[in-house]
Amino acid sequence: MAGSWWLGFMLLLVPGPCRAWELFSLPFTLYNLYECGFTVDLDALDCDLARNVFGQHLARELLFKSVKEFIENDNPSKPLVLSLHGWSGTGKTFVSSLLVKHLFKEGSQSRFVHFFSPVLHFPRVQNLEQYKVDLKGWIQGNLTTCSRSLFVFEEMDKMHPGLIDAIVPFLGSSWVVYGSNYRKAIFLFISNAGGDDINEVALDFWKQRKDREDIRLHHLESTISKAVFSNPKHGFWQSQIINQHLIDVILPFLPLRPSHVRQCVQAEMVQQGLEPEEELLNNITDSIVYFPEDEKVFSSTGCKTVVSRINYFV
Ligand SMILES: Nc1ncnc2c1ncn2[C@@H]1O[C@H](COP(=O)(O)OP(=O)(O)OP(=O)(O)O)[C@@H](O)[C@H]1O
Ligand SMILES: *[C@@H]1O[C@H](CO)[C@@H](O)[C@H](O)[C@H]1NC(C)=O
Ligand SMILES: CC(=O)N[C@H]1CO[C@H](CO)[C@@H](O)[C@@H]1O
Ligand SMILES: [Mg+2]
Repeated sequence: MAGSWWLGFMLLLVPGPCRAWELFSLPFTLYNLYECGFTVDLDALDCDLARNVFGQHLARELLFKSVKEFIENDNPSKPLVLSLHGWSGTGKTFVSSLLVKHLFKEGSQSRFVHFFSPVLHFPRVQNLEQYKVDLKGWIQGNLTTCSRSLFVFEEMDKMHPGLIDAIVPFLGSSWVVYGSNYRKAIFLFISNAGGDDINEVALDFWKQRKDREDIRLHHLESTISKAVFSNPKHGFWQSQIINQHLIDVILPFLPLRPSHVRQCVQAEMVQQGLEPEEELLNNITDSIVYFPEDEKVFSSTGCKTVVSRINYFV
């Protein structure tokens, strides 16, 4: 005990906002000690988001705030349900992986983190009824094993409408799973729905020479909801998740500017042990496709093609 007190004291002396986790990741936190591998490090999460996620002030801020509030509440009234929206390559999967990394000791390898992709897990529409039974059973089983489970549903815009409603009972505040407080679970829903609308708002801001960081949730929330409501192919089409307002927070991902792509290129090169030399950095950044065609404001593929571009150039 004295040892860990001493260690904590030492770490306080290290300057900068990102101290502890860089040295070692501490296997203890103030909250929820060892709840099925759940070892939250909120400071590390905050730091990782600030350092490594580019151009997403809104998503970053909303994610951190909602997760922090949720985790610090010992008796939440319902699970945390977040819906991530945005254009391809803007960081939705990346941000989810950072969250997972700082919530569970084993990160995405944790037995308590579950990923679902419609293409992988629910490919055939004729099996819909079976999928509903399976999905409900899995979620219930997993929540019985660990109330701190985290579920990530990728590509919600490709999920058969109707399927996701099988898990509605676990998202509200009235269901009880035997022996487990299922209200401590976290659900992430990811889709490209609303991406076009987010891009339009961001482009408007750019055209009016307004600061990108002044884009707030109220500029986007209703247009994203509308895009989801009006898409009969989206997994949330006519869903009780929408009708019962079970989504706590919408996280919009903005289209990335060339400067953000440049940051991605630099980060990736450093990661690969390459020298991010100025001219090469510029050449790679310039080789990405931007839209609208004449003004070249935003990357068409976010940072998704950065790795392949680097391989091509180096
Ligand atoms: N905002 C960002 N900041 C830093 N890196 C980013 C960002 N967006 C994307 N990247 C980089 O690009 C890669 C691809 O991004 P990611 O897979 O998160 O996109 P996505 O939004 O999930 O796209 P899709 O909708 O196609 O699944 C990430 O692994 C990450 O390295
Ligand atoms: C960058 O592009 C310019 C113009 O195409 C080229 O002359 C130069 O050699 C490139 N530099 C590097 C480091 O790739
Ligand atoms: C106990 C239980 O039902 N576990 C399930 C958790 O979810 C996975 C899918 O991610 C299932 O394969 C398990 O059977
Ligand atoms: Mg993704």
